[in-house]
Amino acid sequence: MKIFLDGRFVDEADAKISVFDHGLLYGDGVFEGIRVYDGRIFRLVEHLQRLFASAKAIMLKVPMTQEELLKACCAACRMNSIHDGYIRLVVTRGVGNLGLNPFHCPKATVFIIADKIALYPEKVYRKGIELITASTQRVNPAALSPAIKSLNYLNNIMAKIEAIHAGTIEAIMLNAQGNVAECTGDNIFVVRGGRIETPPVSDGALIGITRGVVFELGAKLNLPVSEAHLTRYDLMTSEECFITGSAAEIVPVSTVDCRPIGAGKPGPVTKQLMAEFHKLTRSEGTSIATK
Ligand code: PXG
Repeated sequence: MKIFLDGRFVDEADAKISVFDHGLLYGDGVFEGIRVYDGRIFRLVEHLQRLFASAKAIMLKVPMTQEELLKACCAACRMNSIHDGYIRLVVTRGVGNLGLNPFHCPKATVFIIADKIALYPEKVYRKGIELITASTQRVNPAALSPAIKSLNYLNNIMAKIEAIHAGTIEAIMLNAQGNVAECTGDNIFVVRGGRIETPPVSDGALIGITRGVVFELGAKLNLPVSEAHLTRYDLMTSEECFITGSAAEIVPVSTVDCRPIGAGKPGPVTKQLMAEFHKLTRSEGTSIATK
């Protein structure tokens, strides 16, 4: 595998980062996880815009333009013959010294991995996923905006550990008020009373690219989609529930803390959104042939 690292492609074995990189020392950096379908990179420009917004918010200067990064993502796919897969784009603060001060890091580190994707098991798309509520809270939005897709994922990982110990693969995270924020690596939606609802950023949700696609599909299909404060009770008593993410796409939820959602199997709205999402991923995107 060839990895894009600081402006050039290197062999996987040579794709190494300094122990003085602040991405490693402090989780000081930002990233994107992007999907490739049928030789096209899905919503690449939106991912790059979010990356630059995250970088701006943490005062990190990305040492490449958006256009250069776009071309590098395409090249990473071509180099590794990735027609269907996953791109991990990471920008760290770069090499500095053993102090927090980010301004002692002269240049940000940029790397891009284009690889095959390890998907959720096929069964969860047919039967739905079982979710538990983690006791680990999402980071307080007043402390760190959940809109920043940063390299700080420790509390999400703690919640993921809870999910795995409970015998499932994804967990619901609440905020300090006890409202639903999102899952460890996915946004969450409910369907109730003919509406589709998802928590706002102010409750701790990332502005997911897939979440945005659900808003677009809702408008197209005449299904009203809006942000709403959601509690565990709202999830448990919803007609349908689903989670979204670039890796996950749209996954129906079968149970929340052992309570079956709706009929305990994927509902009609979720199924329709999954089908439309699938069509969209096969009909648009930035061609990896872009030089
Ligand atoms: N919330 C969080 C906390 C995320 O990390 C999403 C929501 C979904 O956003 P997008 O833009 O992808 O629709 C994410 C992103 C993985 C993995 O390997 C997934 C994410 C991040 C890191 C790793 O499954 N999801």
